[in-house]
Amino acid sequence: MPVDARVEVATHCPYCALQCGMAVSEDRSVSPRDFPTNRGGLCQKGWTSASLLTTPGRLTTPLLRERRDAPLRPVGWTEALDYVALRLHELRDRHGPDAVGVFGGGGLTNEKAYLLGKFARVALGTSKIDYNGRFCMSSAAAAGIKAFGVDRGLPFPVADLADADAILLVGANVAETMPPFMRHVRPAADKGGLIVVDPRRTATAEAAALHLQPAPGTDLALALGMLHAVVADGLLQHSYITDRTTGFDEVWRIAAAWWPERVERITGVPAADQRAAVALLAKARNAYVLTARGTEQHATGVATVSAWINLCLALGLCGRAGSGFGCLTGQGNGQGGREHGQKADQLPGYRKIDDPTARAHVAGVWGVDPAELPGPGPSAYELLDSLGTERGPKALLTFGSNLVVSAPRAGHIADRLDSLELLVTADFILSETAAVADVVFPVTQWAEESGTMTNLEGRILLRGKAVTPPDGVRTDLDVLNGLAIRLGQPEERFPTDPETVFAELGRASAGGPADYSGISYDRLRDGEALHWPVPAADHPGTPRLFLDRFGHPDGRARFQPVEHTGPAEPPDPEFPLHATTGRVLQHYQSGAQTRRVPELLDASPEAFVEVHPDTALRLGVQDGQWATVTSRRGSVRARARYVPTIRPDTVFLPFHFPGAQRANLITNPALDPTSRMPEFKVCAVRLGPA
Ligand SMILES: Nc1nc2c(c(=O)[nH]1)N[C@H]1C(S)=C(S)[C@@H](COP(=O)(O)OP(=O)(O)OC[C@H]3O[C@@H](n4cnc5c(=O)[nH]c(N)nc54)[C@H](O)[C@@H]3O)O[C@H]1N2
Ligand SMILES: Nc1nc2c(c(=O)[nH]1)N[C@H]1C(S)=C(S)[C@@H](COP(=O)(O)OP(=O)(O)OC[C@H]3O[C@@H](n4cnc5c(=O)[nH]c(N)nc54)[C@H](O)[C@@H]3O)O[C@H]1N2
Ligand code: SF4
Ligand SMILES: [Mo]
Repeated sequence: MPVDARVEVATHCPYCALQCGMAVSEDRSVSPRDFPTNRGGLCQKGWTSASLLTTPGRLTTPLLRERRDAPLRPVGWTEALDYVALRLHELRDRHGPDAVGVFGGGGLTNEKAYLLGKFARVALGTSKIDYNGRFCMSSAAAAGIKAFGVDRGLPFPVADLADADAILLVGANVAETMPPFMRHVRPAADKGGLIVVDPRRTATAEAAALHLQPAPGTDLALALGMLHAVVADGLLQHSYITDRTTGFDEVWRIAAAWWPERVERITGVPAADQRAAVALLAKARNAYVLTARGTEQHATGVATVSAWINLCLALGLCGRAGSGFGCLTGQGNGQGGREHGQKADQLPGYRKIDDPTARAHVAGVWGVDPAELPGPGPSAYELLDSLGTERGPKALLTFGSNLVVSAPRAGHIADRLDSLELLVTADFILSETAAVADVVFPVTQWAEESGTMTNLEGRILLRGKAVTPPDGVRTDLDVLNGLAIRLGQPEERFPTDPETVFAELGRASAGGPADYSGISYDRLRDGEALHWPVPAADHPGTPRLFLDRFGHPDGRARFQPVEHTGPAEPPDPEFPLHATTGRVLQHYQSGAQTRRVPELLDASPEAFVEVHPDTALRLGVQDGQWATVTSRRGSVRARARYVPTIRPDTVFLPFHFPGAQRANLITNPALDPTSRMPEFKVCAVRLGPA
């Protein structure tokens, strides 16, 4: 039904986890809207987000090729769905259900993430499903569960930060990755209480009173040094530790050997700065420690986040009104995306797939026998690495991830995708991954459909449909429904109405840690601020977790004994520099979306490598000239950018660019033993002129 062009629909940005409030109308104009996370602000990506709705390359018809060497040709929906279902049938008959893999994304709505997990387990019967959140939040999530028993990125509303005297931001460049978030940090910064830990002097670090610049991959040592300083300087919160935690003694046995001067030799952070940072946190009335990908995306990511939590517990900050620990989620639905079952080891409600009670509950909601549900599958990189091999899937379906650009060791992963018998992608533009697929389904995007997102503070938001989609596109829910029916599923098991899916998701999550059962679209439409868990229709939600007790059965937080080991690939004479990777303000992730927005591409058109001028001159690399960065896995082309404030032993590349400019051609897929997070944030490289 056509909508009045001037009517504005209150919705949220399509990109990051801040989910800034905005209003969108049928004529595709965007205006900022006052909402607690953005307080009326938007970044450049948000302002320009509607341009992608009418981008020239917008897909409006399914694409198919029967042979890899043939071009993709437009086909009708029936032909595309029939073809995929037939090929999936064949592959399953020949090799069994695990011959088909599924890859999801943290940008998908809760409804999509939920139905995708159900589709994999019930319609395909495969255990091989994981998603890009494994590359994003998995280390933070695992550390949160170990320490607190529950993982919710921020266990308090973002607005609470405004009352802090001190905030320690570790590996987070929020000035570029969530610009309006700076409004929440500003009061602490104005009081001289902002501390930033980053090997680069970022825009965020510029706002800080204290900038600690460790070598990439040495954060764990830094956190141990700061914990040592807490004890040595008499700042340990003894009664809090006795009343609310367990395990401090074991942690101290390790930290006792990491005095700040020793830590300085490994990290490069002056001992005096370590002590000053600790003093700022300890003397603050209210203080927070917040981590993001810089400290988490390491093969020691879980241990590193645990070390920051240990510091926070030693200062008595967690589970107290006005103070605390949190991880900044990244993707729009980075939080909800990890709760509803698109993760390899998980069922909806943040339940474990190997827990018999959880299996019985969810199978009951799905109307299937619990014994039919597959068990846990491999993690994202392990799944991708196995594609097309003896042990791996022969077909892969991707929803909401552009793996050719964003996966670690991307050259190898592109080869694995190439070896598949069938690659199917749903997208609204021809991403680098869609371009190599055998079938592409053209889907609606954010403003053209309804769905819920769970933002960085665990608050569930309704993103309502604001504009009419172009002819020819369908929703991701329609695609799953169309395939499921052809795979022999009853139609009503895969609803296409998001509100119906959400109601079912609520029932499936009931009683789990992330309980959504008390939330309805009506409550969200009324503007209620609902932070999970919301276990009943009259429950007000839980903005602040842990105030009375932590999530473990004994109600206590658990210190985790962790030791510093360093990067998986230390520099050596052949590869003497550290390379780290991350983001710029204008581009989002693989850049599939933002490289198609003219204003954003103009402002940031190509890959660059930040390098200290002394290092560059020694290697004959000129400012503004093309350079090559080479690791054991490959080489990437990037334009040299002299940055006198970066560590001389470190180079930095954004990962938003395709082809030969892909930073992931060099990254190291060494995995964290617990979270299976790859080491995106440090590998050994050499630099030279291109
Ligand atoms: N503009 C923009 N915004 C985004 C995104 C985007 O792609 N573009 N993506 C969204 C998503 S999904 C995510 S996950 C978030 C990520 O948000 P952030 O974590 O803020 O982003 P990154 O740039 O990946 O990493 C942050 C910083 O970590 C630093 N770093 C590198 N190595 C180390 C290290 O060993 N230790 C420490 N302490 N720091 C290190 C880098 O120099 C970088 O400045 O952003 C979200 N917002
Ligand atoms: N070197 C390096 N690599 C990294 C990182 C890093 O810091 N350094 N960070 C990692 C992190 S934190 C993340 S989150 C990943 C993200 O990397 P990707 O997983 O590649 O994320 P996006 O670029 O957001 O890709 C989303 C794709 O899905 C499409 N899409 C968006 N919404 C929808 C939807 O609702 N339905 C469907 N069907 N498609 C949709 C978009 O058009 C786009 O093509 O990259 C990881 N890779
Ligand atoms: S900060 Fe994130 S949610 Fe807000 S406008 Fe920018 S990209 Fe969108
Ligand atoms: Mo992310």
